[in-house]
Amino acid sequence: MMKFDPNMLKVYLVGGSQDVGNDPDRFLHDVETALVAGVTAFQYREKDGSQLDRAATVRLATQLRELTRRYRIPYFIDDDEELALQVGADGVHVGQKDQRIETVIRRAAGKLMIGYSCNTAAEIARANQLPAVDYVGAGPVFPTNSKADADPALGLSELARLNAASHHPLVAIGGISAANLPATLQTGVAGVAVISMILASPNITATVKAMRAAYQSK
Ligand code: TZP
Ligand code: MG
Repeated sequence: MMKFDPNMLKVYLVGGSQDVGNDPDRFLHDVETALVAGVTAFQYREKDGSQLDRAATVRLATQLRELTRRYRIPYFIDDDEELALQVGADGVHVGQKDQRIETVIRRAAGKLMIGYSCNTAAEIARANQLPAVDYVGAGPVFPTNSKADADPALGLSELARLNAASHHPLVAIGGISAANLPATLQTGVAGVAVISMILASPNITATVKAMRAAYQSK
């Protein structure tokens, strides 16, 4: 099992085929470009308008396992610890609307790193009582078009409050862009998770390198 390190959260790419025009081959190609450029973790999230059936999802998850292994990048799967265990992923990410976190912990603890979405102070307080959780994700920080059932945006001061309350390293997600990245990092979060900033970028390599550089000028 891969040991969790908060540095993994710095430039955390999230996405699935639905984020690149429902084209799995383009997705693999764009993820590879981002991994080469310096992404620090990757999460496969196939939902919100995905057109892939289960067999195609398993095939893509397996190809992504091979890719992330080749570049030694931690590989998480959203909301599906069964698929994560099946393809030998490094971790699973669990939302508040997904399977109960206690169930996932029972099935995955000791085998997979565990991320957990926590978007309120009460959710953070509950996650603080769960030592099997490796990190929490909080958002959306800003409005986003990449998640169908996204909660209202938190804003930076609420993000800072949640981060201060969390005993687990926290990764910020939702609407993060080049324009708001410096202010987001100023809240003290361990990292940022993005879909469209990288996958909708006209220059994925330059975008990932700029994200990494933002930690130097903080
Ligand atoms: N969870 C909260 S916001 C979000 C997820 C998966 C979508 C983030 O996408 P983007 O394009 O980085 O706003
Ligand atoms: Mg989820």
